[in-house]
Amino acid sequence: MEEILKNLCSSPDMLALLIDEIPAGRLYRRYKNADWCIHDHLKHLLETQDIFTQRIELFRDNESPEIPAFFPGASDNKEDETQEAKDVPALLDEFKTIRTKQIELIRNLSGEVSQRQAVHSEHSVPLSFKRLLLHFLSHDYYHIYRIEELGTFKEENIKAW
Ligand code: NI
Repeated sequence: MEEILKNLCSSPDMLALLIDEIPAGRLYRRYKNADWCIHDHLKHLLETQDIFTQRIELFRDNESPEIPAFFPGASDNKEDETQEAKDVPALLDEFKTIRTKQIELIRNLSGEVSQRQAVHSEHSVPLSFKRLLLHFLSHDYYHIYRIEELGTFKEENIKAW
């Protein structure tokens, strides 16, 4: 569990290091094969952090948590407009702040919470707390990888998702 927390904690810094390596002109550039630019991926990462926090709280507050499916873009538009106005450095800062709070939230949970199993409406096997954390780590990496492609690959080598 400690190893997973260390990695979750470092994701915003790894992302910031990667963004530093990407020419500034590519951060908002849209490519024909890609629906989202790098800025859109960051907005999505931020948007999904609320879901992550809510799921940690579901585990904290319920002995048998039930996790609903999440559909990106289904959240209210006001939040989307606020994120739209924020630039890449502001979104990176916010990601770091939110992630620090999430790690604190997780560290303050009782040991019993980490033994709980949730039912997830889209999964065929029960979701343990450990796997919830691993899922969010994979989600960070998934978008970090795509940001690298969008930021560094030749346009013809950027694959559609
Ligand atoms: Ni995603």
